[in-house]
Amino acid sequence: MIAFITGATSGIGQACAFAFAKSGYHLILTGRKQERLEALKQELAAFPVQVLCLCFDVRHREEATKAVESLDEKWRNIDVLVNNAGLALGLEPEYEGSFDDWDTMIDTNIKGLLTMTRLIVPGMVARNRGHVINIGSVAGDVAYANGNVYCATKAAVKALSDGLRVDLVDTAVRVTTVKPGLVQTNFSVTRFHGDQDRAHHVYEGIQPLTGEDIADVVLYAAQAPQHVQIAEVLVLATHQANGFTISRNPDRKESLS
Ligand code: NDP
Ligand code: 8X3
Repeated sequence: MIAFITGATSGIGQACAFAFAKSGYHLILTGRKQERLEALKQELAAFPVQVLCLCFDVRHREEATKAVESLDEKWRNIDVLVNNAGLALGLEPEYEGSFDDWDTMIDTNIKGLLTMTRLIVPGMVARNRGHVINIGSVAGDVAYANGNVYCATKAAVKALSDGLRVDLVDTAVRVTTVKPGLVQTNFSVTRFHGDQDRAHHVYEGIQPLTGEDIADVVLYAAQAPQHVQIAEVLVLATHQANGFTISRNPDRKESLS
């Protein structure tokens, strides 16, 4: 079995790489940081699986196409595509946001995901076998204050997953959207352009999810029996009810183990 994971250099993608390796999947790991990909390959050497790294930016369609076309016969039979690469940039009112940040989010979270889907799913259809697991977000369910464009990109991920599921209904290829809530990764550091303090506040007084929590769900969906299609899963931290209702209590020791 082969899993192709985008954005494997950090957070949820990296946790997925370990989860799939533990379950015996061979891995195609992608991201923009060659050094990080190589380091990850070394870390995964503990597992009896083969790991291939492809370094490219999902926003660059030609790079992505070249990377996928470079796969030799034995790596082409991809069983699971985890469309995980994505990011939020900024947290400002829609009427004050940065054009550049908007472009980056839309180009990565929507167009990058679409590119990878377009490149990999035809092989799945031809083999009548495969699974696309898109990482959406609770942010795509209802927009939260100042989340506007990021929330819109994640609403788009849900719509694209739903559309793909319809388009594949005559095939054995499955489509899943996993929608995490607060997960402590590099996500908020990226969102706040490297401001570690501000990023830290996002997770104050609540025990957030980890990348591993989400990887467990992704793997569960991938390993469900072939007749079972986990269409969508919303995964929240226990003291989070939706994208904007979070109970923060630094003294709630029992949950802050
Ligand atoms: P991280 O910042 O830890 O990881 C993001 C990953 O995406 C990195 O590997 C990064 O690679 C990659 N990436 C970003 N832009 C590109 C690009 N243009 N081309 C290729 N790779 C890229 O954050 P998370 O692990 O939290 O985020 C993973 C996904 O989960 C995202 O889609 C995010 O929207 C989603 N999500 C996260 C939540 C959270 O609270 N953390 C909650 C809900 C959803 P690089 O190192 O090269 O930048
Ligand atoms: C990431 C979760 O709520 O920080 O998609 O936007 S949130």
